[in-house]
Amino acid sequence: PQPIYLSDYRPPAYRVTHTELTFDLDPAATRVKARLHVERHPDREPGAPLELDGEQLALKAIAIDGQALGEDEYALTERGLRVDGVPERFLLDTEVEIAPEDNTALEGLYRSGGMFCTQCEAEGFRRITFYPDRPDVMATFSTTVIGDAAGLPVLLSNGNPVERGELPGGRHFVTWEDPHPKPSYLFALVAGDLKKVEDRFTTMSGREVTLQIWVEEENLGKTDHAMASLKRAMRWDEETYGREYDLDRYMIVAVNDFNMGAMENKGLNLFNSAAVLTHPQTATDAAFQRVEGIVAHEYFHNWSGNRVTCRDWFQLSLKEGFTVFRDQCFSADTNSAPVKRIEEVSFFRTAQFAEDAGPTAHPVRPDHYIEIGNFYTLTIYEKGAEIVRMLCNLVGWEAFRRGADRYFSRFDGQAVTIEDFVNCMAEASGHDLSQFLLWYSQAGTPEIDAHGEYDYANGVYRLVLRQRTPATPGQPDKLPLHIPLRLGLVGTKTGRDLPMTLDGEDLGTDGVIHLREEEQEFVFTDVAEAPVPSLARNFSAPVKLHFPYSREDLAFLLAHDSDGFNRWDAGQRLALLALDDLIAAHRNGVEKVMDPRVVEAFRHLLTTEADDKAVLAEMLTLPSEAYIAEQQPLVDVDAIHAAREFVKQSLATALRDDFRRLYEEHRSEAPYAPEPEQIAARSLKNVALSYLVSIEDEEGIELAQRQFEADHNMTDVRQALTLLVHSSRGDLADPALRAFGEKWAHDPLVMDQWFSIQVTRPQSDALDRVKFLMDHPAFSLTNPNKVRALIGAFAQNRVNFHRLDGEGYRLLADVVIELNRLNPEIAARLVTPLTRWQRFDETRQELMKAELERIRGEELSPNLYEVIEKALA
Ligand code: BAL
Ligand code: ZN
Repeated sequence: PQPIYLSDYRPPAYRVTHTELTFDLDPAATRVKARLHVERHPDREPGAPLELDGEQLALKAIAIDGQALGEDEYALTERGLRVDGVPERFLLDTEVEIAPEDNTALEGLYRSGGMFCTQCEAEGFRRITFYPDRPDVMATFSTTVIGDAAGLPVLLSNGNPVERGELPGGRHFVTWEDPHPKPSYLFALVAGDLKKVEDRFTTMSGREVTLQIWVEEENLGKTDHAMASLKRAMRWDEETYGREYDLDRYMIVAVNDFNMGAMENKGLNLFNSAAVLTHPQTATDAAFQRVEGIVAHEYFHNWSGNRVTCRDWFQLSLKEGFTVFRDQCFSADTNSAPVKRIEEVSFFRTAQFAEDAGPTAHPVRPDHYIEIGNFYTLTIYEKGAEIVRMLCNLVGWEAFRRGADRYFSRFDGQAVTIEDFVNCMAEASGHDLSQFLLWYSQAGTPEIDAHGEYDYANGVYRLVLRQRTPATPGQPDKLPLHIPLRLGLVGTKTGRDLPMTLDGEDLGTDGVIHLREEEQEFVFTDVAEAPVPSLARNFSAPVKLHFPYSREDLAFLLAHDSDGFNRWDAGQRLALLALDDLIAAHRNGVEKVMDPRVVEAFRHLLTTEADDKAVLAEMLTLPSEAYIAEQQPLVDVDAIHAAREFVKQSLATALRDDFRRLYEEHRSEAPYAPEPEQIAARSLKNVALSYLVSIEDEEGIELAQRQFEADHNMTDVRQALTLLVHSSRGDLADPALRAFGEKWAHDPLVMDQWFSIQVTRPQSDALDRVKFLMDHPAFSLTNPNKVRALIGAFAQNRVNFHRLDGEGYRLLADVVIELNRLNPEIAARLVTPLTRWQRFDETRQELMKAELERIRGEELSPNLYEVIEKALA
């Protein structure tokens, strides 16, 4: 497969102004008739051939302006269909046959259970009909869906239904019209035996919108939270961005077999059932919050993505980065904002930093790709969102909002670029953002080495910052970026933020400095006492910041920093320093000794009244093994696991009574609600329980058992079950697992949790369990959720996936090879842990590379080919 380059972009030779589709649904042989209203693009030369994308389509008929074309008048090419000598403006009719039941890639039109559904982003529409399948071709759509009236009573597509009726042979049809021009990637169709939950929303201008969530009958009781989240999101977008919904109805459909989390098709969102269905007995707090965030995300796309879309797929972050930023702000407004930020950043620093440091590192706007499906990444989404957040902080919210208004009104109905977005922000704020644009084109995580010195005699604090971005594949040399850093200087005497004056300018007690050069010195004057700097507050830039903090400095910040995020981060840094020592001790076979300063810091946290309990729960949570690994030059999975367990058990032993008290204080019999206060209490209680069970404290084990048996809500049940299963108390875990598995055998989303809990246990039988569970009736390799829950989760089980006999790697490679045939998009994502081989010791490197080579020996899909070639480059 050949790469596609951003620099080769040209407008399409022909555009489509209106698209009429008729689907005659059949699992084995669906007929799709398309009538395209085509005209030459005004910026392109006359006489160009018409080239349409098409894959796996059997062409049955083709005509231009009503005249059937003979076989010598068109060509079926590797890419699709080509017709020479077409008029300037014409109607193209085609009819194709496709087989949804054979479509295991879940791109285009496919079957999920008894229903038909579609996934078109990025390039699935070309598996439905011949079309210029690119985002800068925007057309209005009229879609008729014909299906069996008994088996497929519900027939949905984008827009509004305008006609329906009966047909001979027990069939029926519905015609849908979508008046908003859209690219093909936003097309959707659903047909099935579905039930709906309906609600209404009155927009800010007084228009009534019907809201529908369509599900299988047994899931009718699991839509309340998604519906409430949708209404909150609609109101939030009106109040925050002045954006109103623009169709008479907004539909969400839950689908069991789905590659992504959800998809923002115009007026007809398709959701992975895991991203929309919730119930207190089946979904955890985290799942409730994820559903809220994803429902909001897809809704916000209606403006940031659908009304204004991307010119080409290189601009993917234009819609994704902006929309993630919007959903993050929404979630922060509806939950504990500091905890949301901590969760985002924890995840980001673990997973996106790892992506940036690996062989698939790419800029937020890549300049080439082989398979765009491989670029729905943490870099495009999450780093893209961090860039938008920096922009917002740089220009200030008022200017950012003016810039967003300008962007939406200037480009409504158009397909545009990242420059168009940034230019709106520059115009609205008067800022020069030319250096800032580098964030989009330069890959890799910038690192800042900082040091500071207090001049007692003159009351001056000098802060020196030096930035560098490591080389990434294809980008050996990097330029300095414009990095805005929020900071405070915390006085060591008072524990308060000191007023900051920089170059005569008053920065207040919490301000932003701008690092633009490779090295810059910032001189703060009139600094009344020696400070400890609190840098990059609230993670104001997606960078790694190194400052030579002593453990005393960190304990001080943990107690005094006014920025909740940095207080948490100081605790993480302190724990990491202790972990470093213990990792070294483990490696050298030296006795491990717990740093008393960490114990004291935790004791302080446990015995001081917390102003935000949700933040306290985060502070009491040790850095994950994956995050610790990210900090190490070479990952020693066993030493990291041993060191973290040692810290956890030492804290539990030293603070057992405090953890017991914390647990007791936060247990509650109140009916479950996914409300911030309850969630915070459950988090605290469950983190305390995890410490107690880690030392097999008899009381702790009993509490876990009782919590499991009380069956109050899934958050508590799952935590208790996980702790039992991950402890070495097999005598307790096995009956609990069995009971849980039997109780929930009918519920696929709960069974996903059941799979994950078992295969992430640190005990050495985890791999055998994976193999055993792959034959379980609830498992299926063709269902992405199951693959993620069993195989994906196992690959996160660090000690067992990285077994020294290589069996973990072999198992993953076997599954990837199988999925390469069934579902290339999922195969290419699943292989990621193997691509990070350079981070491990020589033995593991060889084992991982051998599996990558074995995969390379197969006939690879473009998706997997691109990833494997990069991994072995
Ligand atoms: N556009 C793909 C799914 C999402 O980001 O919403
Ligand atoms: Zn999105």
